[in-house]
Amino acid sequence: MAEKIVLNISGMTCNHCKMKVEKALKTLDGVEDVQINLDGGTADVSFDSGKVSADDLKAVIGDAGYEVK
Ligand SMILES: [Cu+2]
Repeated sequence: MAEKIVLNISGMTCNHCKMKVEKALKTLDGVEDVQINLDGGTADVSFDSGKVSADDLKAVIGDAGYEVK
């Protein structure tokens, strides 16, 4: 089922961070769209909850070196 979540991420300071988080999320099967707002420190993620869970999204961001609040 298609779902949308807004994640609050700490530690993103520049465009490089933005790209890194975006790329990490897109490696997951089931992630359909990622929109990152660097100023607000948020990521809007559209995903298929039948393939990937919100916890998976948070884990992959953690692995990339950023913290989901
Ligand atoms: Cu950066």
